[in-house]
This record gives sequence, C-alpha cells and structure tokens, in this order.
Amino acid sequence: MRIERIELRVVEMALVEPFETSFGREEVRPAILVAAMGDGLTGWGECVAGAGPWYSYETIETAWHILGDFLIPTILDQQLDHPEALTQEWKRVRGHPMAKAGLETALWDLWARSQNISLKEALGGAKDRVESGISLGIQPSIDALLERVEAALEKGYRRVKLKIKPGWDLDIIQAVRERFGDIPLMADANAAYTLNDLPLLKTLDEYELMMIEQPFRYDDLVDHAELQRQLKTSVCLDESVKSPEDARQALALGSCRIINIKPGRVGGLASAKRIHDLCMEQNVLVWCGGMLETGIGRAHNVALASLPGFSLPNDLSASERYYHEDLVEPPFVLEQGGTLAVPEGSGIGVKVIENRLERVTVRRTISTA
Ligand code: OSB
Ligand code: MG
Repeated sequence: MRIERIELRVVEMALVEPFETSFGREEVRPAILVAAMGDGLTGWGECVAGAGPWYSYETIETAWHILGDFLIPTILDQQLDHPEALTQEWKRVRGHPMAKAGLETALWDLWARSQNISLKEALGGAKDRVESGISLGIQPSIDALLERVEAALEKGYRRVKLKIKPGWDLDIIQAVRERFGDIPLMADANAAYTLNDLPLLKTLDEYELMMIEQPFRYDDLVDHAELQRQLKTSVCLDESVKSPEDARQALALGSCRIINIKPGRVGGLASAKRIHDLCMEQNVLVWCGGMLETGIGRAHNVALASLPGFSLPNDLSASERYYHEDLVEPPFVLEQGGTLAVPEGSGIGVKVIENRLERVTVRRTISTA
C-alpha cells in the first residue's frame, strides 16, 4: 500500500479529575493524534508528549515540528512495509521518541488493517485480557487519598500505584498499609529524589512495595544501580528508558529489576516489543505504563500488554477513570477480575468517534502525497 495522506491534530481532553505528580498538575490532557491513510484505510496513532517539558523534554510543539518537518516526509507517498522497518530509517532523527511513536503507532494500525488482522496478532500478542492497575495522583489530603484507594479497590483494580514526592511519601504509604493491609501497592516518584535520600528510601523497604518507580533523575542509570544494590524493594525504571539501547544498558548495570514499558516513551511499538523481548531473556519483569492516553493510545497499549512477558498489572485503567467521553467505541471498561479485554477487530479494534474528535480538536494539518 502507498501512504497517501497523513493528518495531524492536537486535541485537548478534560480529565475527570486533575492528575498531580512530583513534576506538576494536569487538568486538561493535550495529545497529537495521527491519522495515516492509504488504499481507503485509516490507521490511528497517538503522540503522548505533554504541554510542557516536565516528564521529558518533548512537548506538543516539538513533536508537531519533528513529525511535520522530518518524519512525515520520509513516508508520504512511500510504500508501507512492515512498520518494524521504520525504526531503522528514523535512527537519523536523534531522540524525539514520542514524536516517532505517534506516527509509528498509526502505521502499525494501518498495516494491521491492511492485513485484516488485529494489532494484537500483528504484535504477536497472546492474552485476551490484560490486568488493570490504577495510578493515583497526589491528593489534597491523606483522607482524600484513602478514599481514592478504597474506590479503586472496590472497582476491582489489581494494584494501586501512589505518586510520591518529598513530603508526600512515607506518611501516605504508611496510612494506606494501615488501612488496607497487604494490597498490591507500589510508588512512583517521577524522578523526585537523589542518592542523598537513600536513608528515606531504605525505610520504604519495610512497607513491602511491589516496586518503586523512577526515584532518581529522568535520565539516570548509574545512581539507580547503586540504589538497587542497597534496597530490597525492586527498582522499576520509567523515564530513564527511552530506547532498547537504554534498556540494555540498564540491565547491564543492574539499574532495575522491572521496566515500565510505554510505547509512547520508547519510540513506538517495535521498540517496546524489543525491550519486552530483551527483558524476557534476562528475567526482568515488565508491565505496560500509560500517559493518560485517549482510547486510541490505550488501544495500542492494551494490544502491546497482551504479549506474554507483561506479567505485572499495567497502568491501563478504564476509559472512565480518565475521561467522561473517550474518543473510541467501545470504550475500555473494567471487567471480570480487574481486566480490560484486548480488542479482536482489525487493527486497534476500536472505532474513532469522529464527532467527538472534532469537538476536542484545536489544531489540524494535512499532508498529502
Ligand atoms: O509516570 O507513569 C507515569 C501519567 C502521565 C505521565 C507520567 C506517568 C503517568 C501515570 C499515569 O502514572 C498512568 C496512566 O495512564 O494511567
Ligand atoms: Mg512513571
């Protein structure tokens, strides 16, 4: 198939409730949605760059620029091969994994549709349902947090992740353990600590967390390795792993025992799959992270999480946990045993609701061959 047309749009999605992490607070989630077209088919992708360079250096503006000026021109009017060939071609563009992933995921969807297979099948997925965890942001008070945890457990979420930062860490973990006992619990620091906090981080061992996610700087591997040597609790990397090469180095250094794989952060599904394969070979556990995606990005993540190595609950919650109205039909719902069903239809297996999409679109551009 020849790629005839690519549409980019910025959407702004109001979150059901504000999401606060150690790096900031979001009430509206912007995203770039990518539609790649050819042969009468459309493939959808989502770029997870944020409004500002807080989680990583990429933003909506940098991704718009890299997509429009460098990535789209390499594929427009070209024959669509298997999407795994793209990663090689895009090596020339240094960094910008979120921009790459936005387009790469759209091409996976388009390619799977052209083969009339599901994305799950295209990726080599095995599971029909994936385990759902929930990520709870920093709350105004401990009581507010305890309420959120209770509601999440009642809904059936398989594990709870608490966002932490200095001053919102030991007390809240202790409070949650006291109230809810030995539920599957973990913490995510989004790079808020340094090796100077080692004494505090060591006291976390008492609380038997499943893991602590990205305690140190957004690109650190060396200090995380030192921490992992000193902690009983498993270290999980998020921000620091932006490519399969980063993952290989993290494993070589012993920087973590677990990796949170986000296709959006690592340049797309092909890289995500390579990290999964590498971790499986070396007995490092993986799960699929999230970036508050709309149903489009969520569908990609759910298909990825159906691969056999995703053995821990994922940051893949129901659509209603993020948005009052998701952009896809059917929305993702929490089902039996705290799981999401992996769509079986062609490509991402969910339908984009065009009129909702129009309502949240704030910018748009079309490139044609
Ligand atoms: O660090 O995993 C993170 C959301 C935005 C940016 C970074 C992170 C997160 C989450 C939410 O934790 C995960 C989700 O999409 O449910
Ligand atoms: Mg994280």
